[in-house]
Amino acid sequence: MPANLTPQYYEAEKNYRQAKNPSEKILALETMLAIMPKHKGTDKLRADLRRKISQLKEDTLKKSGGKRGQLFDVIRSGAGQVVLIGFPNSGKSQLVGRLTQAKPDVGEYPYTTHSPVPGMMEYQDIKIQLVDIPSILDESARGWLINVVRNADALLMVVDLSDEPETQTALLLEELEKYKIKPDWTVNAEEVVFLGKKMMIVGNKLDAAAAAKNFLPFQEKFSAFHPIAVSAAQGKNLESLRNAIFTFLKITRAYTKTPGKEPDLKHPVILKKGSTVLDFAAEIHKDFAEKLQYARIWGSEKYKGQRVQRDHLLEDGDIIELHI
Ligand SMILES: Nc1nc2c(ncn2[C@@H]2O[C@H](COP(=O)(O)OP(=O)(O)OP(=O)(O)O)[C@@H](O)[C@H]2O)c(=O)[nH]1
Ligand SMILES: [Mg+2]
Repeated sequence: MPANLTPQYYEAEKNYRQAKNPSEKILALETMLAIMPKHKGTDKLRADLRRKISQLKEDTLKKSGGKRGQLFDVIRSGAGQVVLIGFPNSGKSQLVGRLTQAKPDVGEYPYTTHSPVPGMMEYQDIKIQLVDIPSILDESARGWLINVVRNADALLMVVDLSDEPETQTALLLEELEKYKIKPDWTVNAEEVVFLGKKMMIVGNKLDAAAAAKNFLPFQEKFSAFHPIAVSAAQGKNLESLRNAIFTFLKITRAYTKTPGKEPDLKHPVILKKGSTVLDFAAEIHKDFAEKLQYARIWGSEKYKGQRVQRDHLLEDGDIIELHI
């Protein structure tokens, strides 16, 4: 079976051939893998790519003297994974320490954090994973760090409001762009070279001198990133930040109900905003999706057990009874 590769694939392959270092090579190979059609004809190619990627990662690790397992992938857990990025000393560790049970080291000196520290942030009936990482400006960590950043569901940029937040943001975006990562709303579908990421900004150290004054113009300029001002040290505005992180992940929670029984309100099924009854069914079991006839739905005012079709759009909090 022919592989039927797209022009975008060949472009990524060209980037691979021209890559100047292992990080760029990994990046290009991951792009190739992501856009390659998945069918029998590409099985071997995809396996080759995966092997090359893991070999490159291994080589980089050996060179950096890093410990295996600790470095590359932070195991995803909960309803979404948000990675905190920022300048050294902006307060990333302090924030993760405040919002989760994790206890990352907080230090007065830059580059306190050396390896990722994941923590779970409880939000109503779900948990969202926050990952504290070293500053992406830490050159010694970059090779593996960028993979953690690329794998995240969303990025939370932490800037110090008392110290030129606009410059920090501009430099962070520039740094990300070097690694072919841009805010998702700026990347169009054809631009496969760039990986679009959900990005949001939190301005920290609101308690510090000039921070509140700096925040207003900053908020206006970077409104696309929905900036929120907090003080991690004083625990100020952290509730708004929790809400904002949840909203920003665009999660829809849906609850299962078996006919004749009470709904299971303890274990929401996590879906993307814009998901349908069919997506919900598929998430529960492949067979459900195939055999689904219709569903009954309880939710906002409008729905009190009505029959709906498989393409019915779900809203956060809906309860669904599947009929197959
Ligand atoms: N005034 C003030 N200081 C803060 C706040 N949050 C953190 N800090 C201080 O800023 C310094 C750096 O905090 P960290 O949380 O270690 O910063 P980080 O971004 O994790 O730094 P690296 O790990 O080095 O990249 C520490 O001295 C904190 O006490 C805040 O809201 N207000
Ligand atoms: Mg830190």
